[in-house]
Amino acid sequence: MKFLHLADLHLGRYLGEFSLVEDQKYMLEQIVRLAKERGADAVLMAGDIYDKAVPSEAAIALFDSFLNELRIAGIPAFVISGNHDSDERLRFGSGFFEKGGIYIAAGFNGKLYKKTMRDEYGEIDIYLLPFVKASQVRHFFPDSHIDSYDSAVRTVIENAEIDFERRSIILAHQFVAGKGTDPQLGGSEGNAAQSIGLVEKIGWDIFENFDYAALGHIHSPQAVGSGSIRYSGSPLKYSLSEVLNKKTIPFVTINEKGKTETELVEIAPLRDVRHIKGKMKNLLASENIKEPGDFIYVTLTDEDFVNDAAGIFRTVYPYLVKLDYENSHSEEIAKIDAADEAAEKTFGQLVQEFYRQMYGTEMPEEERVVITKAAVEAGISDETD
Ligand SMILES: [Mn+2]
Repeated sequence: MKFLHLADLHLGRYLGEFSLVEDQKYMLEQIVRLAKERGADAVLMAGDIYDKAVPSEAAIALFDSFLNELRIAGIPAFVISGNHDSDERLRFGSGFFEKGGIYIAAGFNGKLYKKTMRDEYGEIDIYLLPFVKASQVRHFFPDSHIDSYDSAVRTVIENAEIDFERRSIILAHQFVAGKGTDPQLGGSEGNAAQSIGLVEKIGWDIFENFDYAALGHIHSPQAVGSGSIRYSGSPLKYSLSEVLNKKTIPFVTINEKGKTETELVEIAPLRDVRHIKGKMKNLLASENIKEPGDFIYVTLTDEDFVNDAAGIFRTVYPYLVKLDYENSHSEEIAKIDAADEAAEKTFGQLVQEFYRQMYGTEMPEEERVVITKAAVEAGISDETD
């Protein structure tokens, strides 16, 4: 059995103000080609199919055509919901999609979904575990003590009566931690992953007995605990912190029981995401301009702030996502723990401090009056002085 493992497609996502639909289309076309060329027996998708619970029309159309391409090629698709997906919307039509070889599990219904496939080595069981929280599992197992994601997932798997003598694969979308180590976040996972507490973490050993665990949720590609328990990572870079990620698609082969081989296949983005840093003059010198069609994050190290620097960069790099500074002023700002300090101060004090750090001088009275008035009108301050 040979399959591609995808996760965290986040169809419909934006990078800054730019829609990634064209980039995602380009990526999915490569995946269909790859699946055909390699003779994949299935494509697994481990959650966060869409970026939003209410996906855009463009995102739905993209996923529809992707599934259809796989169906035409006769390649079954296995799909679970992630924390970004709406269970109800993702499972629309899933009952009759099965006839076309599209298997979707979105929302836990009390039983781990299982589909058995065959190849020349015999049968292989594919289990689909959609994203679950303890609260969604608890009432199905009143006799079990479920107080965490770990106990929830453990209970579901223990009650699924899995025969591990047989070859088995599981798809899951959870925060799976290695032995004493947490997976490396990509950065674009969203609040659910970034504010991870103990209660959300589940031990990788839960998946130890499967021949392969196709995980989703973490956007940096990595194996957890063992080479066969793996996050594919998002297929595209979805944040600045992922600029150095090498995005790959695991191509997995399971022949005899216990023999899993994983090859990481690189896919090329339509537009790369890059971070460039330096003085404006250098960055915009013609010999330093490369791939102006990429998504660019710029960090300027100039000491003086350049008027409309973003506008100037956009004439060269139309897909400028963000521009910031790293100089002595910004270092001063970074030293202040904003959250702690801000809580103690009034809006007026914060603005004046910001002005002082930016310009190295006190804010003129008339500017202070204007900004205070604007803040009151915007409803973010009730200072009326
Ligand atoms: Mn995700």
